[in-house]
Amino acid sequence: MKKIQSTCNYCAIDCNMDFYVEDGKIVKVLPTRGYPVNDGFCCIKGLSLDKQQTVIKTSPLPKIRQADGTMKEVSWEEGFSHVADKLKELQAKYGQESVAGISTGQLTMEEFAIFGHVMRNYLKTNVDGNTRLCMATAVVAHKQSFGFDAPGYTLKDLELSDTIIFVGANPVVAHPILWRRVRMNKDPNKKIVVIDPRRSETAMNADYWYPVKWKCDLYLFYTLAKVLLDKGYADKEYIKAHTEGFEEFREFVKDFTLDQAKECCGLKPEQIEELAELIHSGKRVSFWWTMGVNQGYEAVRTAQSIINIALMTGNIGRPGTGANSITGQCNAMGSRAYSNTAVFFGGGDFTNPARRARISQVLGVDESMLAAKPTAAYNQIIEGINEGRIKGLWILCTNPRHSWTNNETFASAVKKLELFVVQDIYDSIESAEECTVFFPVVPGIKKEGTYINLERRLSAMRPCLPRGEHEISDYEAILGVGRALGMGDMLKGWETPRDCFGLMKECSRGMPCDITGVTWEGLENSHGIQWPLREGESPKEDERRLYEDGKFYTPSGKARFQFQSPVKNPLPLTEEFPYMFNTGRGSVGQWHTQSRTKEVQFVEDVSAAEAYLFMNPRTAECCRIQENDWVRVYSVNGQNALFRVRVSDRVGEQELYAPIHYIECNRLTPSVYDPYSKEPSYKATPVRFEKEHEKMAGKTDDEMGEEAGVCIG
Ligand SMILES: Nc1nc2c(c(=O)[nH]1)N[C@H]1C(S)=C(S)[C@@H](COP(=O)(O)OP(=O)(O)OC[C@H]3O[C@@H](n4cnc5c(=O)[nH]c(N)nc54)[C@H](O)[C@@H]3O)O[C@H]1N2
Ligand SMILES: Nc1nc2c(c(=O)[nH]1)N[C@H]1C(S)=C(S)[C@@H](COP(=O)(O)OP(=O)(O)OC[C@H]3O[C@@H](n4cnc5c(=O)[nH]c(N)nc54)[C@H](O)[C@@H]3O)O[C@H]1N2
Ligand code: SF4
Ligand SMILES: [Mo]
Repeated sequence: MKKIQSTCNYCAIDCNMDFYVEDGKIVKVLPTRGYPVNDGFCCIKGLSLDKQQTVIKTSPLPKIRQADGTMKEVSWEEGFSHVADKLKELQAKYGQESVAGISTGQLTMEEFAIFGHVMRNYLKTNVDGNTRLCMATAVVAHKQSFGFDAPGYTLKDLELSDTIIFVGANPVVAHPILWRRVRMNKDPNKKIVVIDPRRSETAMNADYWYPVKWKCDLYLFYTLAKVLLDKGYADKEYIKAHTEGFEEFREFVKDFTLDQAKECCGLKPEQIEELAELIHSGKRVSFWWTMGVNQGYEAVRTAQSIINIALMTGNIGRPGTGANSITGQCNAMGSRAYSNTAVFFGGGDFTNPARRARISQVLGVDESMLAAKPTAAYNQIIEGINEGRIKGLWILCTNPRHSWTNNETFASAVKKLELFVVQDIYDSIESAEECTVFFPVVPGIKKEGTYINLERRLSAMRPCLPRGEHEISDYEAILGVGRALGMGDMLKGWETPRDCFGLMKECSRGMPCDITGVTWEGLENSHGIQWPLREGESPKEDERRLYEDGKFYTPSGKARFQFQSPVKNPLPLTEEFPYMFNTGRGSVGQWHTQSRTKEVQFVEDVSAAEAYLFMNPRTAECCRIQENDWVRVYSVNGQNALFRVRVSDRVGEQELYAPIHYIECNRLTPSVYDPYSKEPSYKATPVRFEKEHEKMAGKTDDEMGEEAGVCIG
């Protein structure tokens, strides 16, 4: 029996797993012992990675849609030239930016790097990632506050912190191994604090829970800053030595008084004072935020309002501290620095002359061959298709028909496309329904590459199983199209993922995310390596944090206080839409749009088959609704959808909470974005609902006609 260590390619923890292989089959999967991230533990998704051994159920060959609507299987060579010819034809007919791509945070670093090279450098067009739905806010917040998109923490900080504050994060469900690190914290007096409108699974396990009003964290943190200042709890030395913009910030927060707190953020003055005392009495206070913060109409400023609190109390760069953004997908961190979408390979702006010179030298191409500007954002791509400007789309490793906000806008968009390539390990995903070309590729257990986790740790994915005939990887599919496009010498040095890794290393030289000291072989069977690791360096410790020297990546070396007056909520509750529709992860076993996890029988066995939402018992009672009843939810976006009700006091009376794993969820979310990050505001949609009688459930509006339910929302 052979043992192969590889990386779990679900969430951003990037647990390492040992795959035991015999006769071309995985017979056992165990979490790697001694690996610093997960040391012998993992969640059920990692344990079930072997269930993806036979995912390409139909055929490993590509398919092209025919005039009569059927899909015809073709050879890979034919598939490559069809896509390449069509991309060129569309560009010639409608202009360079009439084709676009949507990439992902779930492929290997090398795979989205080569996609960025083909689409952004060679075809000079737009490629955004599903990371826009997820981490874009943290990226912009880091860049503006710290000077580079560099989350500074290491997971060990959870064990070393005496006051752990989660904001809009539910790690008990979404990052179970991160939560395990909290439980490994041996401090008997440690305090766990959760700020979340909903009593999440993490809130249920916390010492303090502050039910902030939806999307009002910004008020809370500005008010908290004022309280900390009034009480003299600021760390003047730290502020003076390592930050800039503090005086303006002090002036700015003067207006955020406690007497407005209840109305502005839903918390009583005593609660905010208590939180201030908790922060002040902690010696090592850490702040951890995820999608409750990143997904909002003023999300960047909200993330920075957390960073400001860490900076003003000197809780950064020391063990157990930090303003720490928790990443979602297994390689979101890699895609942020190496996808050539928002910044160059290895970071840096597309207009920076020094970066242009460096990248062109490493890639061996003229500077004019490099992308000249950051990509148009995801929403602009979808709008571009709906408005008829974009005619060709190539998506990989993402399922936007399901996950995109206001997802009917995606459904209407793709009907207008002349070329729609879907590259996935399943041809059954919702997004593939309207595709004109389907590229089936092998899953993670059959390929190689590099992943970067939430604490900047690189780890190796290595093939556990051999490939069958005609089975190819994402890397090979993209390379195939690149060659068919006639890229020629522009693909020299990109022949294999390992070659690509070498290029990315060189692109990173001298940058904050420098990985020139990491080698392809060195990552194998290793403890993973956090960036930065410069050539010639060897990591002194397995777990390293940034900012220990108080130096940031801004020109002055100081972190910046970033702040702005809160803007008016574009979608407040109204008489017509009096309930807030909150969305997020539903269970540890379910992954996003469920294409992968519904394959796992023991997850399927305990998961709800139909879309459901949580409703407060009082709301249910007054609307005469019982557990398992159907409700039809109507959204401000004009759409409606059916959900089963679960009655639970973990949501407030004005709140409904729906897990994202059902396509109905994003039928209702709005087209509202943060102005700086363009990340969708997924978690606060005003809705109303009606009870739906059992016999009508599942029927369309037309079929229901006169029988419509009683309006009670
Ligand atoms: N099992 C499982 N694990 C996953 C995933 C999965 O699909 N399944 N997905 C992965 C990915 S890509 C990501 S990004 C992460 C997401 O990880 P998390 O962000 O931790 O998960 P969510 O459930 O999206 O949202 C967290 C919380 O934000 C709260 N929230 C909503 N609005 C607000 C608000 O205005 N303020 C505050 N303070 N809180 C608010 C919600 O009530 C929810 O409890 O999970 C990762 N892990
Ligand atoms: N309402 C609401 N909506 C949300 C969110 C929310 O909190 N609320 N969260 C958002 C967030 S944070 C995220 S990250 C997105 C996630 O949204 P998506 O990225 O669209 O969701 P996934 O289901 O992870 O899609 C991944 C796809 O990749 C395929 N795949 C797996 N492995 C491979 C591979 O090796 N190669 C290829 N080519 N394909 C592969 C899978 O089969 C699947 O179809 O959802 C967003 N949507
Ligand atoms: S915690 Fe994340 S990385 Fe670890 S096994 Fe679960 S899904 Fe995989
Ligand atoms: Mo995410």
